[in-house]
Amino acid sequence: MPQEPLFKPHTLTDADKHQLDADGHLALPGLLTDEAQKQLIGALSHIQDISETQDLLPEPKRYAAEYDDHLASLIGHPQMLDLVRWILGPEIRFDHCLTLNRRSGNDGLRCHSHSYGEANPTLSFVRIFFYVNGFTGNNAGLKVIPGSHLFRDSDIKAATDEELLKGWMAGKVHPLTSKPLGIEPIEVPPGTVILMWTHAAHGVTPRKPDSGTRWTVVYAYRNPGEPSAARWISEDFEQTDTPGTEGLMSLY
Ligand SMILES: O=C(O)CCC(=O)C(=O)O
Ligand SMILES: [Fe+2]
Repeated sequence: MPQEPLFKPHTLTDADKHQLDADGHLALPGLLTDEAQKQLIGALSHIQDISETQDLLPEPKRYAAEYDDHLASLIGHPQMLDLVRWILGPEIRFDHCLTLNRRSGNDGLRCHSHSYGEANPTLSFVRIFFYVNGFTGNNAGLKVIPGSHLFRDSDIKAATDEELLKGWMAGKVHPLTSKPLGIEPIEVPPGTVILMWTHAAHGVTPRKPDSGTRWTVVYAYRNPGEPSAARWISEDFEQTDTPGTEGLMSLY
């Protein structure tokens, strides 16, 4: 039986790809279907429940697809694979599926970048975030630094925005526009998918105490070629025949 649609009908253009490549991220507002949003919230609460009530290894948040058939079924969903190949080209591997639910009062996350292929620009790694119920700027909201990914630096980190501005960002300009780099808070409606290159610096603002859980999951994919520090796939899961994932689960 064909899978339910994951995304609403949409078209991705060359301009979208240029924006992803220039900024380091691209938001696709409200792309998830209403039904997909509903099912994702069920799956994400399931992972939250088991990770808070049971002592499971491997860690359910990092290996989320291994604990939830619905999350697993999206790794090789035809619309997901079309999106991933639009970003990365034909040769792709699945890297991880991690839940990023943020409950009321969550501290957020300091600015950072991630790794892969620092010395080999032909290798790319993308994170596909599903912000199922969206977020506002100051409430578990993502902050981004457009252009930061072009430095291919896997080691950007700072405890505060000020530290980042005075440290890593000081004197740096966007390599394509020559404008000074800036930290930009963003805001997105429910159902939004955000694509982000691995070296793009980003952080998350705290969740307000009177807000409910921000429901989020990230699926990561890469071109094969190097070991990946973020590859969270158990040996058993690598051998499982999840439909659509044939050829995608191995490291190389
Ligand atoms: O929670 C988020 O929105 C992003 C989290 C993140 O950047 C990460 O887990 O690396
Ligand atoms: Fe991150």
